Amino acid sequence: MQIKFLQLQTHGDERGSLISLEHEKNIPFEIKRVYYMFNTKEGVRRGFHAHQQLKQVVIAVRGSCRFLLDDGKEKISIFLDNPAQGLLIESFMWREMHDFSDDCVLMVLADRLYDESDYIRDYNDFLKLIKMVDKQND
Ligand code: T46
Repeated sequence: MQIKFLQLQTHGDERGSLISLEHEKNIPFEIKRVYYMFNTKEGVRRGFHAHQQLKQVVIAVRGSCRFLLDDGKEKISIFLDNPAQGLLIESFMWREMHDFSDDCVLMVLADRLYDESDYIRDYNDFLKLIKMVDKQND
């Protein structure tokens, strides 16, 4: 599985740092939605789903957390702790988030509006759908 990180240019001076997120400049899709998670309690695991269409870029703008990404064939654990690094998550990728630091603010940019029908929340359904998609692409 290939993990795609986006390196985000930091504009820094004596006042501090600034990062700008712009369609086609450093974000590979038109941003339709932004949400962020914070105050995540100790020991919590979130996610446990994949998306049929949605593409997202995830940035730990403060603190850190860990992502488990699973394409149905391979699982990779990724540590996010850099506000200048975006993790691109394509569709048909199972994700789980855990090990949130107390101060973690996890920001997500999405290419679609919120749509519950895009979620695949059952892992066995996810594996079946992956097989179907692979067959279609053969
Ligand atoms: C994802 C991972 C990284 C909304 O009303 N609008 C929204 O845009 C979102 C994202 C969520 N919600 C509601 C739906 C639930 O009642 O907020 C509640 C928590 O959402 P959820 O349980 O889906 O959160 P996570 O952390 O499991 O997953 C989220 C995203 O939903 C998902 O797309 O990829 O973060």
